[in-house]
Amino acid sequence: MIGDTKVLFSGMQATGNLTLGNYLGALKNWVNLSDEYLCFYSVVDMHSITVRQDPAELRKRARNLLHLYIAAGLDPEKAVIYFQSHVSGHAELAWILNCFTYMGELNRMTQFKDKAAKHADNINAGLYTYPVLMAADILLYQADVVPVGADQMQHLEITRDIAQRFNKIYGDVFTIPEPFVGKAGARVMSLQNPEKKMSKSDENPNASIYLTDDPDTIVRKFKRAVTDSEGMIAYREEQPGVRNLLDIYCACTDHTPEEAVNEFAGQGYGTLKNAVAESVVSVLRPIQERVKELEKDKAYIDRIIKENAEKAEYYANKTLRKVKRKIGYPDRIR
Ligand code: ATP
Ligand code: LTN
Repeated sequence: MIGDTKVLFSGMQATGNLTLGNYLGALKNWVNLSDEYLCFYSVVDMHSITVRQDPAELRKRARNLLHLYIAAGLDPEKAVIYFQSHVSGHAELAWILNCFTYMGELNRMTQFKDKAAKHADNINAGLYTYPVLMAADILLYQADVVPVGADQMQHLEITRDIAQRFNKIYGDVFTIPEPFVGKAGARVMSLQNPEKKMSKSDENPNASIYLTDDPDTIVRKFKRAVTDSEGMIAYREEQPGVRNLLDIYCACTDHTPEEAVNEFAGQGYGTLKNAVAESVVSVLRPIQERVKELEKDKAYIDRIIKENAEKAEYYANKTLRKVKRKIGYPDRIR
C-alpha cells in the first residue's frame, strides 16, 4: 500500500520468444489491472542469468520485452515499467532474505527441480535461490497483489512465508502479498500436446504461437493443431485440444465457452481452427505494429527507462532503509 493505493508487482523474463500463453495468461491481465493499482512491471533480467545467456542477445531481448509491455497496452507514464537490474535494491534485499530462507524450503521448489534437470551442467546457486530474488522483487515494493500463473504459485507462497517470518521477528515491515490469478487464458496449452502448457522454451515451434508470428504462420500452426477423432465441437475435458482452441478463441474475442460452442455447433474442426487463427491475428496485429513503432523511437524509450528506474528506486529504497535499520546494519553517515 502506498498512500491509499494498493500496489501490484509482476515480472517476466526476457528469455525466449514470448508466446500467446504469456500474453493471454499474464500481459493481458496486467493491462486490465493497471487502473486499479500502483503497478510495477519489471523485466526481470537478473532472474534470466540463472541460466547461461548470450550477452548481446539478453540485452536485445530485455529491451524488446519492454517494448512489448508498452505495445500490449501498459502505460509507461503510469505503471512503473523498468529493468530489474537497474535497481540495486533487488540484489540487496535478496541477500538479506537469503538469510531468512531455509534450504529445506528451497529444496521443495518444483521449478528448481525441473530447471536443474534441464540444465544439469549448470546447477548454480542462483538457480537455487531464484525464489528468494523473486520474494525480494515483490516485498521491495510492499506489493499487495501479484498476478502470476499457476506455475509461479509456489514461489508466491514461499514469498509470503519469508515475509511472515521476517515480520514475526522485526514487526510489520513487509506487506503480505496475495496472488492474483486471471480467468480467461489462465492456461493456454501447447498446440501439439494439449496436455502440456504452451511454453516459450518448447523445442517444437509448431507447439506455440509466438507474439511475433505473422498471420500466415499463425493460420498454418492452428491448421496443424492436435485435436481428436470425435469430430464434434464441445467444451469438455475429454477433448483437450478442442477445448484449448475454444479457450483461445474466447480469450481473444471475449466470448464465453457456451457462446463459442453454440457458434460452432455442427461445424468441422477446420472452421474452428480458421476462426481461432483469425481471432489471434486480430489481437496480435496491433501489438506487432506498435512494437515496430516503438523500436524506431529510441529517445522516447530511453526516457521511459531512465525515469521509471528512478521511480522504482525511490520506492525500493524506502523499504530497504527500513529493513536495514530493523536488522541492525549501522547507519550510513552522509
Ligand atoms: P519457459 O518456457 O521459459 O519456462 P514460459 O513460457 O513458461 O517460459 P514464464 O516466463 O515462466 O513463461 O512465464 C511468464 C508469465 O506467463 C507467467 O506469469 C506465467 O504464468 C505466464 N504463462 C506462461 N505460459 C503460460 C501459458 N501457457 N498459459 C498462461 N499463462 C502462461
Ligand atoms: N519467476 C517469474 C518471473 C518473476 C516474477 C517476479 C513474477 C520474477 N519475479 C515477481 C511475479 C512477481 C516467471 O518466471 N514467470
